[in-house]
Amino acid sequence: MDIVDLRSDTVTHPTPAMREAMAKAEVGDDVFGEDPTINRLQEMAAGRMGKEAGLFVPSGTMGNLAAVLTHCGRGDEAIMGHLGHTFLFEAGGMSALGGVFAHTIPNQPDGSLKLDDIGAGIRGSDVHEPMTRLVILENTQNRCGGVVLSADYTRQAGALAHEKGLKLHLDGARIFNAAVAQGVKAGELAGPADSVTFCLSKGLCAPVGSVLCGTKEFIEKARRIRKQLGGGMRQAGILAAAGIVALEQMVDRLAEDHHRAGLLAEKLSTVKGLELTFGMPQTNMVFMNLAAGHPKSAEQVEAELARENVRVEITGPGAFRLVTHYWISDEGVERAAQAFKKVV
Ligand code: TLP
Repeated sequence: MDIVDLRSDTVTHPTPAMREAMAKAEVGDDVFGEDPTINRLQEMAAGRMGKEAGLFVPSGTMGNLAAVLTHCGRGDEAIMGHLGHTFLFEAGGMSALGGVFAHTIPNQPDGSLKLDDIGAGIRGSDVHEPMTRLVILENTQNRCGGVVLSADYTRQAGALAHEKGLKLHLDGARIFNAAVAQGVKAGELAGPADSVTFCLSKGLCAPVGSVLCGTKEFIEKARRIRKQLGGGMRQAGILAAAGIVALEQMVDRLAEDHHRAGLLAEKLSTVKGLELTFGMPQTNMVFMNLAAGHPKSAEQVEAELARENVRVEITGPGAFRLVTHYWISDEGVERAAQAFKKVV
């Protein structure tokens, strides 16, 4: 029996159309800028984000890191949410590799950072302080529940950053989920940011890759940083080909994943002993927790669900994340709900 794998949308496999495009991809040496398929993907990506240029990178983590290292120097500081992926899950790369100081301020339940908190967090006027150079936002905001930031909020944050002489980077790993959920173009959400990273290998199903976008000048600098990080790939057009299919075929259908996340949340909210941590999902993530005093631990529940061929991610004590994606059908949603009912 197939496994219903809800741990993340990173588990998605490439679609048949992607495998075909990969097999036929024209390639070249991308360190020389000669891979036509990568060049095409980068142009398409920049177009979607409303930016001048794009840079294909192996992962979202490298895209964010290259952005931070391009915007900041050693001893500089970047402001980000305490639940931001760049703070929680990127292995401290910005500080390990770039000497960049991570200054966290609270993420609000809607995923935003309060503009007043950003303003109050900016430092550098005094010799004792590091220089704040960058603000990082995340859309969708993963650990706040896969919630969306609006174009209007992002514009306000961008205006504040620019007024204070800072740059704004958007971790838009799931920016297309945010765009589809709000019925806007991804470019509107990315517009106010100086740089944006988005992922091809999450809900869009490509096997590998993200694209970092910004001005031509920014991307030229980021290209050198990518080389320093060992991310200069050669005939990677074979991967970019899947990314092109992702952009052409997989964006609009994200609405189906959002719909299924809603169905899953509805079904799970009726299971005794389970609670929706952040209410109904806005995009493709459902966060659930065991009710207080539940006799089982998250680890027990996870193991018992796995025996029912349902995989979920533990996000904390008694807490889980379930992510819908292309390979989760209505039947998968039903099977997950039944498994939770049985186990919890
Ligand atoms: N997120 C993964 C895990 O690392 C937590 C997941 O399963 O959600 N930004 C955001 C907002 C992300 O959620 C992720 C991956 C990344 C960046 C990093 O992307 P990759 O995995 O390509 O390095």
